[in-house]
Amino acid sequence: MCGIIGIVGDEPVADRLIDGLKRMEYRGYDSAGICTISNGRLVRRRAEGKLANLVDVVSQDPAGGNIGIAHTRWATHGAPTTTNAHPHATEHVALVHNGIIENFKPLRKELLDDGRRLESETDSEVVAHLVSREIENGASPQDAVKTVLPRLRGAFALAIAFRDHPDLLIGARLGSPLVVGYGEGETFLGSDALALAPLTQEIAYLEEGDWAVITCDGATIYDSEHVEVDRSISTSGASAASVEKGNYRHYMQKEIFEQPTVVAQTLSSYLRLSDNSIAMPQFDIDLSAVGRITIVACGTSFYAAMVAKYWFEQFARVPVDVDVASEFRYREPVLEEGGLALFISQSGETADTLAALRHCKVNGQIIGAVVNVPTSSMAREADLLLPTHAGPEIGVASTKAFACQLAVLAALAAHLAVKKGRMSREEEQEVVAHLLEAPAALNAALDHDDDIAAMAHLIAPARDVLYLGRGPDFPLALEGALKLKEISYIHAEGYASGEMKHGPIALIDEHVPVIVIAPSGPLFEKTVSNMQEVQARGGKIVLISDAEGLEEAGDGCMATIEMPKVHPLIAPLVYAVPVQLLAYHTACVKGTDVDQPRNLAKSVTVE
Ligand code: HGA
Repeated sequence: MCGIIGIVGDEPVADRLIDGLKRMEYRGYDSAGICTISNGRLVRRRAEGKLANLVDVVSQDPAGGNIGIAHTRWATHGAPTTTNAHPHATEHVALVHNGIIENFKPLRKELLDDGRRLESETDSEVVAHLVSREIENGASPQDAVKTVLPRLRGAFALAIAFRDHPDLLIGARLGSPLVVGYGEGETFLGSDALALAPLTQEIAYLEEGDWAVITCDGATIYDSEHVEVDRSISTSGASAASVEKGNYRHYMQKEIFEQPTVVAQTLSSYLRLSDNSIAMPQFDIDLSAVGRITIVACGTSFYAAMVAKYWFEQFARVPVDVDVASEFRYREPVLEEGGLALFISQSGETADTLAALRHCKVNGQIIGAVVNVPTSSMAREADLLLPTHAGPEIGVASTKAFACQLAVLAALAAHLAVKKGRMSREEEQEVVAHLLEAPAALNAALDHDDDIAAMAHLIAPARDVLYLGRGPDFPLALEGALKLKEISYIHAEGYASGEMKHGPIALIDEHVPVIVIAPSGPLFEKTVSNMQEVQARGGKIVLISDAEGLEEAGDGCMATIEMPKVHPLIAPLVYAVPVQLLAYHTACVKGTDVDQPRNLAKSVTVE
C-alpha cells in the first residue's frame, strides 16, 4: 500500500515519476502527488483520487527539474483529500511516506508547540517538519535524517527531497519496503523493483533500519547505527511489459485467464517430470522431523492456507494450525521448537504476515515463505523460499496468485508426506500426475466464461449472497464470497455447508442467491442435502459442479455452472475459476471499478 518513487536524474523527471506511479497504482489510489526541485524551488503538484487526476494537474501546470519524488496513497491517517496527499512539504523539505508513524501525536504536539503550522491530518507530515526543523537549524540533510529517524516509531519507507540540495535524495526504511535502483548517471528509489522496471534492472534491497543518500553517481547506504554498509546489487528481472493489460478489459480478467499458464509455470519448479516426483527447490532443511505446522496469512492467502491444511493433514498426517496474521501474535500461540511455520503472501510484504514471521523466527520455527515476489522481505527472511511464479498481479482482487499458492502448497504437502514416510512412491507419482492435469482443467473451466457472464445478471441485483462448500471447498466458499464483496460490493458470506442449519439458513429467501460449490465425489451427497434444505425454503441455488453432479442435483437450481470432472486434489484450483469469474462478471454488470475497488489496495504494508 502506498507506492513511492524518487529519481535523481540528468534529464526531466516529472513524466517518469508519473509513469512509475502508474506501475504502483494498485498500491493505493486515494490521491497522488509529485514534487520536483526546479530553479531552487520545491515544485509540488497533488490531486485527490486516481492518478489520472494528477496527470491532468501536471499537464496544466508542469513540474520541471531533474530530481523529484512521487507518491500514490492509500490513506491510513486523514481523509483522501488533496491536502492530505503526499508529498508533504515545508519551504525546505518535501517527503513521501509509506507506513504508519505510530507516535505521530506527541510529535505533532511538539511541532505545534514549537509554533510550526501543519496543514494535513496525516501522520506523515510530522516527519517532513521534523527533518525541516533540523535543516532550518543548520543541519546537513544527512545529519537531519540521522537525528529524526530514531524518533520515529511504527513503520516507514521514506523518500525526502531537500530544496537546497538539488543533487540528492534520502531514502529510509523500517517495516515498509524500499529499493535503490542504479541507472546510467541516474539513481532511483522505489517501493519495489517493478516500479523501477523501465528505468533500471539493477536493484539493491534496503534492509530494516537502512537509510540511503542517492545522487546521480549512485548511493551511499547506512544501517540503523549509521554505519556505511554494502547492500548487494542484483538484476531484478522485472519486466516493463509484464504489467500491460493486453487485449483484456481488466487486469483481473487477464490474470484469471493466465492461470493455466502460471500454474504450469509454478508446478514446473516443484515437479520432476522425468520420474513424476516432487522436487522442491534446493534447501538443506530436513522436514522429516516436523511434527506441527503453523500457517499464517491474510485474505485470499488465508483461504489458500485453509485448503492446504486439508492436504498436510491428509497426506502427511501432521497437525496444522491456520491463523489470520493480524490475530496470530496476540493469541500467544504455542510454538513447539522445530515446528514448520509457513507464511503465504502474494507481495511478500504484508505487514501483519511479516510481523508473524518474525515472531515465529524468534520462537524457533523453521520459516517457509510462499510468496510471488522472490526478492520480498518474507522471501529474504525465510529458511525455505517457496516462490509462486504467477508474474506480477496488478488487479487488487487476487486470483492467479491464489491458484499458484495452492499448486505450491499441494506439492509441499506431498513432499512432507514423502519425507515422513507417509506417502509411497506410487502415491507420489499419482499426486504428481493429478497436479499435472491442473493446467488443462483450468483451461476447461475457463471455457465456461461466456455462460458465467450470461448469468451474472442473476447475482448483480442481490444485496446478500451465500456461498456453501464442504471439505476443501469450504475455503473456496469463503474465497468466492470475498471476491464478490471486494469487487461488486455485494454483501456475501461463505459457510461450511453443514453449518447452514445452525443459523445462516434464517437468512434464506428468494432474494438471497446461494452459490453451492460441490464437485461430485465423496462429499457431494451431503452437500446436496444441505442445498436441498435451502431449496425447501425457497432459496435460489447456483450449483457449481461437474456433469455428473449437475445431472444428479442440477434440477430446480436457478442456474448451474459446469466444471470439468477432476480429481479432488486439484478441485480447489479448478473451482476457484468459476467463483472468480462470477464475481468478475457481476462487478462488470454493476459497473464497479474491478481493478481498483473502493477502499482497497494491494501489497498491504501497514498493520
Ligand atoms: N500513513 C500515511 C501513509 C499511508 C500508507 O502507507 N498506506 O499504505 C498516510 O495516511 O498518508
